[in-house]
Amino acid sequence: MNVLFDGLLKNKELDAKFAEIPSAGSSRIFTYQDLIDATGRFANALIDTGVQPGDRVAVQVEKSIEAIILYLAAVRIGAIFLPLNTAYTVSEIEYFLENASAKLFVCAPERKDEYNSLCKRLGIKLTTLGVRENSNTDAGELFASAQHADKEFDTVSRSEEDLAAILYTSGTTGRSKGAMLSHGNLLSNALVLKDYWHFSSSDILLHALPIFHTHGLFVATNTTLVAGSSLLFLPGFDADSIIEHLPSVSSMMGVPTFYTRLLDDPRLNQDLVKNVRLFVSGSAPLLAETHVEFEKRTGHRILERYGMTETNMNTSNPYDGERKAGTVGLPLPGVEMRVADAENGSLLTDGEVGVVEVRGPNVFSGYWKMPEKTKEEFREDGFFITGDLGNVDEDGYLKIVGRAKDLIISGGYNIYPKEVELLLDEQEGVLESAVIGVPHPDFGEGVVGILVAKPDYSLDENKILSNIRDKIARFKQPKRLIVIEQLPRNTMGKVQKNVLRDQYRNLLTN
Ligand code: MLC
Ligand code: AMP
Repeated sequence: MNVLFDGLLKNKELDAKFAEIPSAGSSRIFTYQDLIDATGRFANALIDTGVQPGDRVAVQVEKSIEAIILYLAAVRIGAIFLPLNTAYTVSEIEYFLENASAKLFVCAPERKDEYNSLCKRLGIKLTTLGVRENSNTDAGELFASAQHADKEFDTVSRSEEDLAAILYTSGTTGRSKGAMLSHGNLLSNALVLKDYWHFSSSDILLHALPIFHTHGLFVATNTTLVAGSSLLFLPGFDADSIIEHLPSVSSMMGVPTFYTRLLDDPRLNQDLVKNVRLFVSGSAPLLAETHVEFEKRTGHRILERYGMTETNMNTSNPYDGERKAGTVGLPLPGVEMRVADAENGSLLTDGEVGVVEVRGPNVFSGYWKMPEKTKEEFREDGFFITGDLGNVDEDGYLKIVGRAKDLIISGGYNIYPKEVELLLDEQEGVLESAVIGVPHPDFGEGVVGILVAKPDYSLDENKILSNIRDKIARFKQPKRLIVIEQLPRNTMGKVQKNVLRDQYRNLLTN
C-alpha cells in the first residue's frame, strides 16, 4: 500500500478526464487509466535514472500534465517530490538542490545548459521534461525515456508517516526551509477538502494555478484526483482563456488576483458562470470588497479558505452555511485551531487578536535538516505556530488581521524581505535597506525597497534594479526603489517598517 498514490488514484474506472489546453498546439485528453499507465512509465523511467525510495527528486519544469504525472510517479516509487518555482534563478536553485541533497534534478529542456555544471559539481543527475505542444516540440529526455518504458510498475509501499514531498518556504532569516510533508498529511487534507467542498466525479475544475506550490499542486490537483473529478488544465492565468472556459466548468480555485482581474473584465457576468457551483480563493487575503463585488456581478459568494505550505488547509468558509466576507471560515474537520499571545503563548479568547496555532493530521512534521527551527515553531503540545495574526468571532470564524512574521504576499507568492534586503545591501553604495510590502492594484501587495546610501554615494534606482535582475526571481524584485536619508528606528534600534509602509502606501497605486 502506498498511502498517497493509492489514495489519490482509486478512480480508474470513472469517465472523468484531465484535459490540457496548452498556449500553443492542440489540447490533449487523459482518462484516469491513461494517467495511471503514464505514472507507471514515468516510474520506470525514474528508476532507470538511479532514484530510489526516500531520494529527493527536485523538479523545475513548465506546467503540463506530464509534470503532474512526474509528481505522481515520484510518489509511486517512494521518492520525495521537491517542486520548484519556474521563476527561480540558478543561484536560488543551487541552495535547494544542495540543502535537500537531491538525487535527481528535472529541469526544462531549454534550461539544461544553465544547470549542467552546477549538477556536475553537486553530483546530482540532471534530466529534462518539457511541454508537449505537438509531436515536434522537445518534451525532454525523461518524456522520451518514459515513452519506451513499461506501463506496469509495482508501486512501492509507503506508510502515512513516510515523506511524499518537501516544499521550500522562505525563512525570516532569508534562508529557505524545506517543509516535510508526509503521505498522511497530503491525503488526509485532500479527503477533507473533497467532502467539505462537495467535489465529485461530476465536477470539472478550471486549473490555472502554478503547480509548484501547495495551492495548485495539492489543494487543486489532489482534491480533484481523490474525488475522481475532471480537470481543465491551463498553463497559467490569462483572462481571455479563463473567460473562454468558465462556461464549461463547475469550479475554479484561485488567488485573489484571479478574482480582481476577472472583475476588471466586462465579460464577467452571471451568464458566463451559470454552470459554476464553486469559486474558491486563498493564499492571500481576499478583500471584503472583492467578495461583495464578485457576488454582485455573478451571484456567487467566493468561498475563502486559509492554509500554508507547512499545514495544507486549516480553515474554510462553509459550503452550505454562511460565507463571511473578510474571514477565512471555520477549522476544517480534524483541525484544532487556537489563538495565543504571540509573545508568551498564553491562550486568548473573546475575539482577542493573537497568533494562530493549529494541530491536526494536515500539519507537517518539521523542516528538513533544521531540528532547532522546527522546535521553535511548535508548542510542546504539538500545536504549530503559523505566524499569522487573527481573531475568532462569536460564530467561530477566523479573521486573519496581520502577520507576526515579516512577510510580503504578492499575487499569492511569498517574499521574505530579509532575502531581498541582503541582496540590496550588497549593491555598491548601499549602506542599508528595508524591504516592505505596500498595496498593489493587481498583486494585493507589491515589493518596495527603501535604501540609504553610504556617505558620498548617490544611488541610481534603475542601475540597482538591473544589477539584481538575474540574481533572484523576478516576482521578488522591488517594483520601486526609494532612497532616503535614514531608516526610521524605534528606541531599541529596530527599523519601523510600519512607519515606512504608512509613508509609501500610495506609491504603487498612483
Ligand atoms: C508575476 N509577476 C509578479 C507576480 N507574478 N510580481 C509580483 N508578484 C507576483 N505574484 C511579475 C513577473 O515577474 C513579470 O515581471 C510581470 O509580473 C508579469 O509576469 P507574468 O508571468 O505575465 O504574470 P502573470 O502570469 O500575470 O502572473 C500573475 C499571477 C501569478 C498572479 C497569475 O503570479 C500567479 O499565478 N500567482 C499564484 C501564486 C500561487 O499559486 N500561490 C500559492 C502559494 S501556496 P516583469 O518585470 O519581468 O515583466 C500558499 C498556501 C495556500 O500560499 O494557502 O494556498
Ligand atoms: P505559503 O507559505 O506560501 O504557503 O503561504 C502561507 C501564508 O499565506 C499564510 O501563512 C498566510 O499568511 C497566507 N494566507 C493563505 N491563505 C490566506 C487567506 N485566505 N487570507 C489571508 N492570508 C492567507
